[in-house]
Amino acid sequence: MKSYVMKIDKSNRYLMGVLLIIPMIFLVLGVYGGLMQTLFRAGIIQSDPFMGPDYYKGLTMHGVLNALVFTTFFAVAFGNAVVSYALRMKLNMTWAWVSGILMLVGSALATLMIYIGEATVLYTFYPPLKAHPLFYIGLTLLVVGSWVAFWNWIPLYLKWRRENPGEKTPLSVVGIFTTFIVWQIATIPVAVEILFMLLPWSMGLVNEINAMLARTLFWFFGHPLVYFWLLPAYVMYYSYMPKLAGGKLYSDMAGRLVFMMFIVFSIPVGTHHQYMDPAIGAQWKLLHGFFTFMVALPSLITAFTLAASLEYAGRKRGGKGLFGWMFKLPYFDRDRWLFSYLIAGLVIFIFGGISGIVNASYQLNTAVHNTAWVPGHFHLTVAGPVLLAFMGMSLYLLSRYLNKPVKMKGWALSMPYIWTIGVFIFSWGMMRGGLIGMPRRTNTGPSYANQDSALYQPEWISYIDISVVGGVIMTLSVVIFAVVFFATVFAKQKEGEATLEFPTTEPYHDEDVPWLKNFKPWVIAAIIIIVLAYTPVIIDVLQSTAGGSPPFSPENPAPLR
Ligand code: HAS
Repeated sequence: MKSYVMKIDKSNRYLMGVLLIIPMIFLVLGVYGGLMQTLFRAGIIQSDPFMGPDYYKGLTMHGVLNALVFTTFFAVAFGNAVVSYALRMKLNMTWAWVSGILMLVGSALATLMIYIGEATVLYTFYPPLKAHPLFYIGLTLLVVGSWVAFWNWIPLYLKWRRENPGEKTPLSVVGIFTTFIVWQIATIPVAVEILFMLLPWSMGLVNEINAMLARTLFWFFGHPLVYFWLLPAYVMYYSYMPKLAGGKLYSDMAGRLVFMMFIVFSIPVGTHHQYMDPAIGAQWKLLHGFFTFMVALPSLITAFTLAASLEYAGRKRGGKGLFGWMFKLPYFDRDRWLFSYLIAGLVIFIFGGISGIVNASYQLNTAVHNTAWVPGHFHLTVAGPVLLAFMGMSLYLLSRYLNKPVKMKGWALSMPYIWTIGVFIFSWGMMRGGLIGMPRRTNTGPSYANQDSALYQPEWISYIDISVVGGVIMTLSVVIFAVVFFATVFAKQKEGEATLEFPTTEPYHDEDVPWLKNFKPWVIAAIIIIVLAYTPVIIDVLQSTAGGSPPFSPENPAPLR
């Protein structure tokens, strides 16, 4: 499809304003929590002025707000914009509002429970750590709200198919539907975990919980969750980035194949987070390991396809020789400031991807599991390509929907590069420390740098300090972004109506491949593989666990009866 200009009506403007501005406030609070983590671990502060001295409470706030709340809001807001724009259809605004309100109420409840110390369970909410029922209810509402948004797009898509028989679905819509198909399937096991295990247990209806089963159901959801984060960024890479770079998408077919592969392989991989757990047979871990390498394939295809697209753009802009094209890309072009968010994220993802493949390899995982290496890895993925793409697009959509100019464009443009420097320093410190055993998520009261702590290791200190330097730079760049974002919110409206135009890329090779036109066979293949990969895992867990655990709090070694 080609770019065009879409008029934005009032109700849509208000809704998108809410969906973009409120999560940005959550994000900024979450990033503050991240900074506090680094300072706390380095012994620079003993207590977070906002969250108090409880390390795990601050860590829970950081993970839930940044990884669950901000990302879900953004995926819905972006989906609303892409589906209505690319299909040229109006959203049903009643359902769009219902979805937004459910997400808002849910997020507010979960955040409040964390803040008052009733949900110190980290973003993975593993039992036997127990939260207040309202925390689980809040997360459920957040997810149900996102489902409602997806269900609201389905009739539009079906209508579009009826009216445009034989036409290829716009690639951006394929990407958004892939994101939410994966999300719809993956949220079922976590819904089972919450509704049938965590809620009755936290309400005191049952005394004990099967922690291993709950953990397995969590990772059934938890790995596809990372692709729920990544895929909206891929929509931007495939659909908008080549045009912003001044070129074309090298292969339309590659983009479609990549999205369909994610439907099939995103889900049956969860036990790679449980390689070190008992209760699951080694053969099933191996199977999930194979599928994990399969799910890295679409990202490798993406690396080559995007590199070819960028090379085409760079050469069109006058780049010569083997690498000359790289220097001709619009890294610092104020009119294409969104490009800087996408390219910086891509460069970070090269290292996020490599470290993911290290994690996926069983033997190497034994060395890095539960060490600071893992947060090093995920800050190069979810806090790299995902965060930057989401922030850049939030600002882009905000200015379009509110009909306001992006303020301080120079600062907006510099933010992703400052973040990149910060996240590389931070992740290097964490990963290097992780390789010599520096643990993740461990409170050595009050810090790893505390010589009185049983876990104190002098060789970790320099890596902790390096992560503080990275964390401070990352925070600085988010402060810059927040200033730009809110300056744009409060800027004077432009003349005329609000309109939306996505910089939609045209393909260089535009192959018509019939088996990539329909989601159905891919969804069926996904369900078959999920059943084959997860049935034996669940049977193993049920057979090798008996009874259950009473609740615990992370700060207190005694059970909470
Ligand atoms: Fe991961 C743990 C394996 C990708 C997020 N991961 C995590 C956790 C998170 C996370 C949050 O197998 C921690 C969970 C927790 O709290 O315990 N991960 C992988 C693998 C991939 C992967 C194989 N992860 C992600 C993405 C995430 C994410 C994406 C978020 C969005 N991960 C693991 C494993 C663990 C794990 C184990 C468990 C560890 C443990 O023991 O606890 C793959 O999908 C990665 C494939 C990616 C690539 C990179 C492609 C590169 C591209 C860039 C090209 C650049 C260009 C630029 C073109 C192969 C696309 C050119 C430049 C110019 C200048 C022109």
